[in-house]
Amino acid sequence: MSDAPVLYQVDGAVATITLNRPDVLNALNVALMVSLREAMASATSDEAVRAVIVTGAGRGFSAGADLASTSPGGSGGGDTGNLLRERYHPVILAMRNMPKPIISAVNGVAAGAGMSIAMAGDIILAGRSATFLQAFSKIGLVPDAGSTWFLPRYVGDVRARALAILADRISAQDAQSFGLVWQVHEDADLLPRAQEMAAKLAAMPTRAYAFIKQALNDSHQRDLPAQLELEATLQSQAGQTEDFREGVAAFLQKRPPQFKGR
Ligand code: T3D
Repeated sequence: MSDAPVLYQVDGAVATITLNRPDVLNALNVALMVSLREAMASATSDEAVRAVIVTGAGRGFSAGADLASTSPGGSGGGDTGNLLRERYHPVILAMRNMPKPIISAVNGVAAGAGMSIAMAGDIILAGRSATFLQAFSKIGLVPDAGSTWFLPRYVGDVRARALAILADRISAQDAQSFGLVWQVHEDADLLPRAQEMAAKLAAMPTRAYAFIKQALNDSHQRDLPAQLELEATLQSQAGQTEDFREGVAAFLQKRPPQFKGR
């Protein structure tokens, strides 16, 4: 296998992005974050790609920031806030804004910013032995890379606070019962099931997915009239797509639709 920190592979209309530093549970160093940003840009711009999987090589999804290459206290000129702005925020925003669905296939531990990356996906699947850990407070940091935004929305305020403050490592099963994970699969089945789901999504009306993501991304920040207006605006765009015409025609003709993502 390549020793690139991120593997980017396109198979049909599905791109698979694999965090690839298995010896350190795919800890996030600068090289990995730069490559991850490039992989997200490729998946976004390639019109042939209509669904994306993000997963980890080896036994982990990601152990979060590479602690062997951080510079606590800003020694060595490193400012943690700036590092987040430069390296992490573009990745998280690229995932949320990507106009196609992203499946996070969490194959092992997802800790710290690794958990944030998992949560930035649209559908979160986990292997039976996967675990989730808001590791930040254990080393004196604040949950970052979107964790304080995703967590209360996914699991509610009570659990978000407990997870962030206690930094307990929770199982895939608990994560699912908290609403953090959509499905849990046997470890060996995780990637095949993610691929199956991605292939299905890639044959669906991709632009509708882009509009759905846009409608949901900030819905908590809008009041009902504003959200209704956004839905109407997006629906007028969706209503002009080839895929909408095809979806209605296929329904009326009682045949499976052939969506093109246009
Ligand atoms: O400066 C910035 O970048 C700012 C951004 C911060 C965002 C953050 O993500 S902060 C949170 C950083 N992550 C952590 O604090 C988690 C640290 N890791 C752990 O607590 C544990 O490793 C795990 C709970 C994730 C997994 O435990 P376990 O027992 O399954 O594995 P292990 O034996 O601890 O780790 C396996 C190897 O990976 C080990 O190396 P070795 O001994 O075999 O040579 C370990 O040192 C290495 N490793 C694990 N996590 C990291 C790591 N190396 C570098 N950075 C890590 N985060």
